[in-house]
Amino acid sequence: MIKQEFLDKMTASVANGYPHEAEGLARQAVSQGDDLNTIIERGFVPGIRRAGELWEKGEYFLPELVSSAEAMKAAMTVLQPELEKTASRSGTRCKIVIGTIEGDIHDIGKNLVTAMLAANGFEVHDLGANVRLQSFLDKALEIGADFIGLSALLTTTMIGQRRFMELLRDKGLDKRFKVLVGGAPVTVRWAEEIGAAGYAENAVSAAGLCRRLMGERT
Ligand code: B1M
Repeated sequence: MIKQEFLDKMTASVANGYPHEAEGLARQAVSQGDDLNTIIERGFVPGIRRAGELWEKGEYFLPELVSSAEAMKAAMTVLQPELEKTASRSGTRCKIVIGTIEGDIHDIGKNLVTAMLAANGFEVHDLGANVRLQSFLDKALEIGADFIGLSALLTTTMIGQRRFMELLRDKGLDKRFKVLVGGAPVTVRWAEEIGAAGYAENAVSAAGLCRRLMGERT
């Protein structure tokens, strides 16, 4: 059981934008054998969300938001490899191409989803952020992907998810790949509206959803 006080320190390190502190706390938590999901979801993620709230209120400006993002990333450089180490030995043998849609550079959440899918045995091809729609399709065809995962954090780039579904339909490939969509402004209703195979609210549910869509028990 991780002490709330320790989790609060993690939250503060990201909200205040202190990368060295965030990295140190992540290392300490890993060396203590603390639960990775708890560290991420109840420790560090609330910190980046808090930074977003302060930005919305006009108390933070872009430099502060960038510092918080850097602190979050510093923690994730320690935690992501640990998550991936927990990968199930059997693997699911499923392949997924993932990235953040063009025009959008937010990648913290997408990286978490990537790590969680890898931890669940998926073969993940992460194209990064600001990825052209055609590049998702090219990579998926090249590797024979089962899934394509599209992350979008901006209401403007969410539209790219709809455009990608149209691109697949235009090419007659909409039955070939299962498309998973996610990101803060995305909803299950939006996923249904654009004809995506699934929507996941967070990294853990993304892994569960992919397994379900592949007909595996979670
Ligand atoms: Co920006 N930003 N940002 N930002 N930023 C938001 C998204 C915003 C909501 C902040 C706000 O106004 N409250 C707002 C968007 C408003 C809107 O569109 N309605 C915003 C804005 C406006 C902007 C800029 C335009 C600001 C500017 O320049 N004026 C600019 C955009 C640049 C661009 O992309 N073209 C910008 C820039 C940045 C930074 C660079 C400073 C930094 C990003 C750093 C980085 O990612 N490398 C940043 C940050 C950090 C945020 C907030 C504060 C936090 C995002 C985050 O990392 N959350 C964000 C506010 C917020 O979301 N509350 C905000 C933590 C992360 C773990 O959660 O990403 O939601 P999330 O991911 C979750 C789920 O959504 C889900 O699982 C993840 C893990 O549980 N999920 C998926 C995500 N992808 C998935 C894919 C899936 C399935 C699930 O399947 C494929």
